[in-house]
Amino acid sequence: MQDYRPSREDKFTFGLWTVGNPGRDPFGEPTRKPLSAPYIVQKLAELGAYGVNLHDNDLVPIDASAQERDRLVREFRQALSDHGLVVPMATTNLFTDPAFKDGAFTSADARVRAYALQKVMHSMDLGAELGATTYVFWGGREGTEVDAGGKLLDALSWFRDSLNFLAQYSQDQGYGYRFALEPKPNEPRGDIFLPTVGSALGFIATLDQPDLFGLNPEFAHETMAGLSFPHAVAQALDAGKLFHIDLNDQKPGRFDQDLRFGAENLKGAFFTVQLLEEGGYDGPRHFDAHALRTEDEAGVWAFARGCMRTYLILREKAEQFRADPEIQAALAAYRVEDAELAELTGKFSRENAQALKSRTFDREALGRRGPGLEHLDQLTLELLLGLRSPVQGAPSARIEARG
Ligand code: GCO
Ligand code: MN
Ligand code: MN
Repeated sequence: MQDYRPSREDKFTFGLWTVGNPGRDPFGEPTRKPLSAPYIVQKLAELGAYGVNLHDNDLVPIDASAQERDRLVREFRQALSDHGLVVPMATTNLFTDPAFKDGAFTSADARVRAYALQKVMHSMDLGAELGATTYVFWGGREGTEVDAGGKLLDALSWFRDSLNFLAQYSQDQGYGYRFALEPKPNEPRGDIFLPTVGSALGFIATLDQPDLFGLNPEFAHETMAGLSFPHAVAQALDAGKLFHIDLNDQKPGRFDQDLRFGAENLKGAFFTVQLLEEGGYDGPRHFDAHALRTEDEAGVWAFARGCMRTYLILREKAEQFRADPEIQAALAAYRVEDAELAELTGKFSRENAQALKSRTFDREALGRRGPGLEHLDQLTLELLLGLRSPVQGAPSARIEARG
């Protein structure tokens, strides 16, 4: 049993806007004092985090002078090097300023669209200066409340043009960014464009340089859409598009809650960790959540510690799952393999198709078979509840990393 203390190798990251969230909501003023960026860096380093991510305006206020910008960036870089933290991901705030109230890349006003491009280019410069290699696009304001404006088709092509432009800007500057789209179904807009992982994957295929673009799926966002986060993560992994990940938690059917990772849907969190650990993802484990509005600063650090600790506990549970003979036996019993049929169905040929068509299947027997999922799921639950003792030295069934 380990002590669940995170280390840099675990690659845990937080946004400046997450632990820095002062507890404002649509009904109430902030409940906590703002924390400076260098202080956040120091605290996260003490807790064992690997890095910190940011929007341009988390560090540099939107109306800062050039001098003020340079000072803030210098102090932030100093803190990063003093405390050994990195900035793996950067992004742009395209949602707070009233200029973006009807969208940024998808605003019906060409001047807003151009200003959005300008703002992102400056923010990409800042991210590159800080060493970021992943650039996230979360289109929080890209959407509508009413569709009377008739911009649905145009909005998608404006969005596409903007992403194509910015990918070329990155290449022209030699920044080498990989871009991660972050889907969300609603909030702050009534309906946000590209609302789910599936929609974003479909859209990426229409870009000029699809290889540069992937996903930054978020637990809460797929949950808000009534979808399964592990299923979304699996689809992104399968497509080779899991470029980044936003871990948090969320009750279905609610406003955007950004709960501490694992706070609500523990099984969903477990299967997410299992996929990340065994599915070949080696990027940062980023927590995009914040402490409850009820909390003081101590609660903020308890929140951050809790996110990482829960991840490590679930990672250990995934190891136990692989080593547990009864679970492995139930898994083996669940799958039925047949070498001869694999040969016939694995690759099309006229002969294989003919052989398959003339084959007799015992349909009733297929329908009678019980796959044992109730038993397997109960074993999983008891493992998560701590009722199954860790098995030492059992063979690992780690699945191969996907390329
Ligand atoms: C949200 C989003 C944001 C983005 C962030 C990075 O629901 O507000 O998750 O937190 O992740 O803007 O792009
Ligand atoms: Mn979110
Ligand atoms: Mn997010």
